[in-house]
Amino acid sequence: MTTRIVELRRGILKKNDELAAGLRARYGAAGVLVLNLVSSPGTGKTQFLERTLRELRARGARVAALVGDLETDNDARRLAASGAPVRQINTHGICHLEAEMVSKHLEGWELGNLDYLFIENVGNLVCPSSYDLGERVRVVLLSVTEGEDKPLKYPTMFNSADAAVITKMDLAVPCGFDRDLALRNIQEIRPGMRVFETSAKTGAGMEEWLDYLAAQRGGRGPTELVAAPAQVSEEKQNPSAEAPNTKNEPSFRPHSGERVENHELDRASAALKPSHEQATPRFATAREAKEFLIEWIDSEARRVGAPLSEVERKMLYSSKKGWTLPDIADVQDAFERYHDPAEYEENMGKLIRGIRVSARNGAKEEYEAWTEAVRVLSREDHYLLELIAAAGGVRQRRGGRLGFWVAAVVFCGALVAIALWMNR
Ligand SMILES: Nc1nc2c(ncn2[C@@H]2O[C@H](COP(=O)(O)OP(=O)(O)OP(=O)(O)O)[C@@H](O)[C@H]2O)c(=O)[nH]1
Ligand SMILES: [Mg+2]
Repeated sequence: MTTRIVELRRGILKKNDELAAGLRARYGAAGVLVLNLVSSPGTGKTQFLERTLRELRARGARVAALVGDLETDNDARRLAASGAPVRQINTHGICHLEAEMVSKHLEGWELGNLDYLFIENVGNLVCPSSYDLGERVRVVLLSVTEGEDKPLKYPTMFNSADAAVITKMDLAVPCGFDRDLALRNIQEIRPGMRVFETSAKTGAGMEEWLDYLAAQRGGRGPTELVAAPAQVSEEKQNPSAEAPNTKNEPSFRPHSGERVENHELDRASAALKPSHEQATPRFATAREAKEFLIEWIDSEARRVGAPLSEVERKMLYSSKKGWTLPDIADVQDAFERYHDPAEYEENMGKLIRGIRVSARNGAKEEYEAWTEAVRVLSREDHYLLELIAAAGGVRQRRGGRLGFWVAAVVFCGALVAIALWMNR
């Protein structure tokens, strides 16, 4: 019975991923930036989105929204007050939106006429995390009234998001909101994630959020967005000027078969590589080195057009004793159910070899950064090191090699002993 449920769920998710990959390709071809807004019920998604739509329209952007709820078209009516085209999706009991629902509700809309499409998901911090809608940016919202520990309680949702928005900041003081704790919890689950502190009521934090949106469109948007009153800073327009783990760059939620326009891939890839102005990065901890290497592998996967899935990316964090993700047990569980380890390791090997070749042929700093990160990581025990070693060309730790030779000598000795015993 359990096996059947797992099989069924696997089938549904696979179908959703395929449809989402198709949607992503469509969005990419149309040049529309698609964002998926997720949160608990009542966090303030609709109010925040309504203000975002209004302010983007005032800047000359072409925007539209889809909004999911179990029942009623209340939110669609509220959003429509912004003047943007809006469609309500009623899921009638389903606690999340699916790619198929989105696809159906886009019928008749010319995506090429849009700069931004926002999808407000059903209020729920669990189910929507598993359903890719083909979006490029997933935004998780957290209000000051719902508890600073939400990221820790719902790590999958926060970990799969590209940016976080703290809402209702106007209520922070009366609610005794512990800002530092909330920020710490978010960073613990998703290190480096960009966080916006906003109030849709007072407008606080909206400028920064709108600048972020414009930066996400990068060179693809209409000129009026770049020339908008709040200018996008040089740093935000050029994410490649930033260090790895950039806060401005969304991590693309990847799926095999995804096609993203080349310049976008190049931009993402460049953002994850060390800047040419920067000297070889110094990794203070194995964790920093690990994140650097994983970002680079993730970026390489996107570059070759076969992006990693959430689980595939997170598996790279596996470690018995060293630093790893708080939800690694869930990740490994999902991996065991849905993936073939041999195929996965072969794919990782290809990516790592690809990185080595391009790093060797590229700037000296890049190659040094890669080898430095591997060296720092080698102080601990990490699955990623095994993958790198298996891809060839990496020096194992002394202990590892020694272990191999000791095992080899013992094995040969055993063979000789068996041969002698048989000849007696
Ligand atoms: N004080 C204050 N209240 C807000 C703010 N944003 C939203 N609210 C209030 O919070 C309540 C819920 O807001 P919604 O925008 O409906 O929340 P939601 O996340 O869309 O809710 P669901 O769609 O039901 O999941 C409403 O009463 C809003 O008026 C804000 O910035 N400040
Ligand atoms: Mg709503």
